[in-house]
Amino acid sequence: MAIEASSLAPIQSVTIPVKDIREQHGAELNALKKYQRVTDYLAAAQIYLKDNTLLAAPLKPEHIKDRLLGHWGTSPGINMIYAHLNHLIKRYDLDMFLVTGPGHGAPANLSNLYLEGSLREYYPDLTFDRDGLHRFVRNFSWPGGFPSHLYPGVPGTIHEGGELGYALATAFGAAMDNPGLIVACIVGDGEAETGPTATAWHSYKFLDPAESGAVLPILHLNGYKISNPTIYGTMSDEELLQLFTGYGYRVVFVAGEDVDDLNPQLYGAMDWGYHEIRRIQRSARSGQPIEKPQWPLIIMRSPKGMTGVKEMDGVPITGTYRSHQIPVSNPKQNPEHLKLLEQWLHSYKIEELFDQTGSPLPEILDQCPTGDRRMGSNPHTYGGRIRHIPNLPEINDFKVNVAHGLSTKPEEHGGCNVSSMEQLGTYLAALIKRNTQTFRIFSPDELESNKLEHVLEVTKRDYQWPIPPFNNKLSSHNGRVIEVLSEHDCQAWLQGYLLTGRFGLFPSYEAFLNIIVSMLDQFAKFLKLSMEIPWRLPVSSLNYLVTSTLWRQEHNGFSHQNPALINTVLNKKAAVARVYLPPDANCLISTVDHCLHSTNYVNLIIANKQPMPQWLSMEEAIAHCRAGASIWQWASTDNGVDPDIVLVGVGDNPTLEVMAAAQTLRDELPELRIRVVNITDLMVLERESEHPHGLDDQMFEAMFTHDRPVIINFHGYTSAVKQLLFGRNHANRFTINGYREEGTTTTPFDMNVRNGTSRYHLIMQAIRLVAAKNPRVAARASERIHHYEYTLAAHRQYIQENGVDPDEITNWHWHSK
Ligand SMILES: Cc1ncc(C[n+]2csc(CCOP(=O)(O)OP(=O)(O)O)c2C)c(N)n1
Ligand SMILES: [Mg+2]
Repeated sequence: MAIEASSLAPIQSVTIPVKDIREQHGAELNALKKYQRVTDYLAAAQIYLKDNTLLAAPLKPEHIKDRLLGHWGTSPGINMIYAHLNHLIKRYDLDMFLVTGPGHGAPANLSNLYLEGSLREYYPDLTFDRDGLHRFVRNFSWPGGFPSHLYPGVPGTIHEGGELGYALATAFGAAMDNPGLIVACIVGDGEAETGPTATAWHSYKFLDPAESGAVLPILHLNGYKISNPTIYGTMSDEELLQLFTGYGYRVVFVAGEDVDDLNPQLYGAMDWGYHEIRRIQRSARSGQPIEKPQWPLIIMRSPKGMTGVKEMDGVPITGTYRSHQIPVSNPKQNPEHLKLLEQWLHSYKIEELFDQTGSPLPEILDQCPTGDRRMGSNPHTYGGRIRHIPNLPEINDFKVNVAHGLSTKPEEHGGCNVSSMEQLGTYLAALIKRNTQTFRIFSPDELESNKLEHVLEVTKRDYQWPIPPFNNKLSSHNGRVIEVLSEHDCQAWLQGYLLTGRFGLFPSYEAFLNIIVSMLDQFAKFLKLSMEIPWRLPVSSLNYLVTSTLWRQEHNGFSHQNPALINTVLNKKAAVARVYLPPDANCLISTVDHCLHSTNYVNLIIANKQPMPQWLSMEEAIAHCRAGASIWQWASTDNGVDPDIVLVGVGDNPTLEVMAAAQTLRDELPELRIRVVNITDLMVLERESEHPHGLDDQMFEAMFTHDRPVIINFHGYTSAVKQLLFGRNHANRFTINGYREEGTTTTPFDMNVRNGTSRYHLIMQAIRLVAAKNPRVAARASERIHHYEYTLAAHRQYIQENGVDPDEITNWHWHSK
């Protein structure tokens, strides 16, 4: 049954022929209603009951859970939508699953999953009988049972919905490159007020209907959030229509006071929505795409908590914010409340819907699809099982020769300057050619700015709306890169893409990636919990390519300097969190290759985009990255033993300063024996007991000595390194330099000077730390320190007069002799 959408009056909602639907599909509507009686009952029962779960006896206080946890208000709406989606799937044999924004409505999702049998596949004791039902109801919000929100232990879930706002864009990420898939997505009207949801409505402008599947959004206007009306709930139909038509949707309203009112409308709306999706896809797939297609959007106005208690203690409950969580608040102590709850639970007449054994009647179970068509069993939601194994290019084909010319002799380290990002771009271009439908780059308008432009030699940026002239790097077909100025969209799209078995990369400016910190937190939690669930197989890692780093933001200034994401990732579970700071292009390519191969991690890869000295051949880079940290013997003067001091570079820019300091010390103060160490995997600093990458004490001391002073020149905030070193022997011998929130628009080298990470600072620190123990260094200490203080003062004066760094800095080159 297709309802014709008017193409003449686009700012017009769709009219549903309710009368016809009632007449023609009466039996189906009846069946739907009965099914919803069961799911609504089960949702309420999960929140309230620990015993008497089929109401076989009069309800008593001892049947009520002692802690009432869960959210009723959103549940009847989810149940209604779930039931209709089931019917739609059965009617058209659809490949479809649901992303639920209000994840606090888990009692509803769980009820449906129980009935469709997906739940029992993973929790075999949740059988269709009295005992199984009892366990199911009691175990909700119960220690060791299901939490109050969706989580990875709930079949068919790729989005937890605990922190609101990310459902819609996650759904779009799942639909990308899955042409046969429709992802239904419930967006709460409170959730719709969030920034991430506001931007996610535009996702269709990046989704090619020929190459990808579709999202069917259902905006659930139950009018309330926790204790306030919602903005969208208070907007008129006219206002909503104008807004969402402008966003590119064709709106169908479903509005009513009760289930009888709503069911025929939702039936018609879903049917229409499905046909609209297919119509748009058919056109695009037959080579005649519709320009600016109006994708279907269902806006469902329903009373919050409908089918619950109407009134309690003289105030209305249903249709108000009071039904958000626990509408009947005190049934254990208050006999009136107990009576109300009993009446409410009996109102579903479940004795008509379950048989003597406690099993739902066949006519109820028949409302669910079967096998993989059940939304809790849809294969896409088990991304680990269908994970595309990345087909990665050979990294040696993209290596940089570290020396001038072709030689890669060890003594020629640092011989050429290259942009690591630009070099990585050549590798990524080859990768895209090998993984044409399973890899995407999501970026907030920064691909070219981050010097990854080689990627655009093999693909384009996807964009579906009309492309303005002179934008030949955009295309409506086959763009593997999606660029939108919304880090939230990039993050959620990638999450949806990964959790449905594909892989990807998120390049971003270092400072502004912090916008998605909370999403990162939530995703890391999702991964952590997934790992504890045996049937969740590993998915490809979430890879951040963090560039335009703070040390080269001297032209953009203070606002563009923020390495706090490192601290964020350090706080995540060790099983999930990885932070890499490759010092040059070969290390970067080796690191990215490793991260793209990896699963179930959040990988933070931090590297500069400006041309910088290249230190290691690819062979050395691979060995260095495997180890995570190594002594650069070729840059050290301790002959492999007994250094006076250890200089450590972490990050490409701090490493450059370490190398310059090492060389100067070697040339000007050879009596000070230095060891140069480079760290590319930050977690090596952590103790072995705390992180799998942590060096054991023996290895740690083999590298950093047992008791010698160590200066760590670090890319980010010093607090990150401090936290990692806690518990190491003689931790007070470590001097940590890093970003100290200093330096705005200035020269590149002055950024180091402002923050105390410059080569001159390192040299002076080294002399001071060594002088007490090495008399030959002590003899020259004062003279040398004055010299470098003078050098710093001269630098300051020079940049004031010239606006640039002096030649000896800009054209500094490593030389081995
Ligand atoms: C980002 C975020 N902020 C605040 C909350 C706390 N919270 C939980 S439910 C809720 C109201 C949600 O309202 P709505 O999206 O309309 O859901 P429904 O009415 O369907 O329950 C809020 C504010 C949250 N979970 N996430
Ligand atoms: Mg709401």
